[in-house]
Amino acid sequence: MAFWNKKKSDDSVSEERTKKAGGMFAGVRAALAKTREALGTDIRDVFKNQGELVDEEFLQKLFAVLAKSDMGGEMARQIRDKIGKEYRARKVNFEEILQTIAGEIRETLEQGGTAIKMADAGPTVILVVGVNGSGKTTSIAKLANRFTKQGKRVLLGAGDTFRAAAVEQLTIWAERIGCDIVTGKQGADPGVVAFQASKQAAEENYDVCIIDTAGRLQTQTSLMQELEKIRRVIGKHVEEGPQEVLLVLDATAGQNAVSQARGFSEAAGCTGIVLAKIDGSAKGGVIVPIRQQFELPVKLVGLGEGIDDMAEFDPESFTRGLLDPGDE
Ligand SMILES: Nc1nc2c(ncn2[C@@H]2O[C@H](COP(=O)(O)OP(=O)(O)OP(=O)(O)O)[C@@H](O)[C@H]2O)c(=O)[nH]1
Ligand SMILES: [Mg+2]
Repeated sequence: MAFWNKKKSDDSVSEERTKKAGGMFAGVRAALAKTREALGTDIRDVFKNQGELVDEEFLQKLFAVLAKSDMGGEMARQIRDKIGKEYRARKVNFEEILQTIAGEIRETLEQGGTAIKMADAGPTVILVVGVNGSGKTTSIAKLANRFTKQGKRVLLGAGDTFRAAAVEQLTIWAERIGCDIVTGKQGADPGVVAFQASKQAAEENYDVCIIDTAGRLQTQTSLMQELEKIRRVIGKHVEEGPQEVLLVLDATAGQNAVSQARGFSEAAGCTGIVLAKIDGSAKGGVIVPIRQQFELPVKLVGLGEGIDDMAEFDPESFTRGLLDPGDE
């Protein structure tokens, strides 16, 4: 039985269990439960009967439902056209349509690798940017934890010198993870922290250095220029550094996340996206316009607030998590 037909309480318990049992797919699936339930209910609503005739009315209804979801108008048009072409004047059932939709989404989400680009020699520096509260510091902790578990030596740079609590937050994570951290005083130039962190990473042979930054809006020109300066400073100590500039987007921000991606990818030299909080709302479909509109690969997805709640982005498991299309 499809997920959205079951009683919610039973399902969230079993989803939670699956998540604890481990497995990246299970984690992504559990995190996307809200999105999957909303999308599944909306699409099923287009089906009054067991079988539905694919005519103009059906296609229009399906289009309307998909267009109002966070997947956006372009994906809705693409799916409508594909279903029109494949099934026009035929009777279809929900499962068939769901599989076709999943096929189109999976294709749209396909991209090159998700791996974090590592330096050939010397430390790999990862700069993490994004708007306030998008999940930067938490994502840094998750990444640092992964690298540490892989046996790598990790150094954090507390480059969010704007809020006193930010340094404290990252320091607590560093202690928990068991990695080192470079901090500056509140109000200090974040470029100086980036300078010190990358210098120390190079001199003391760290494998990975991850640098936090204060949240900022893509429209704040001087703050965007500050990121440019931080990148330059890192490059002075670490050849080809930063190897990655990861933009952390909050999936619950929906369409705002798309505008953030536009502003940051142009101004901040981003190399990849971390889509955080796919568990936090029914807006997981926002990944579709993000993938459609930018060259930037989605490298990681945030599945929750815990240190292990992160997965590499995989189009297949993400699509299955979004729609539960059954076996193909
Ligand atoms: N549910 C959920 N919550 C998350 C996730 N990632 C981060 N959060 C929560 O989102 C809130 C903000 O996260 P932070 O990591 O502090 O965000 P930030 O971008 O560093 O925020 P600022 O430094 O204030 O700009 C915290 O309560 C986190 O626990 C996620 O993947 N899922
Ligand atoms: Mg932060």
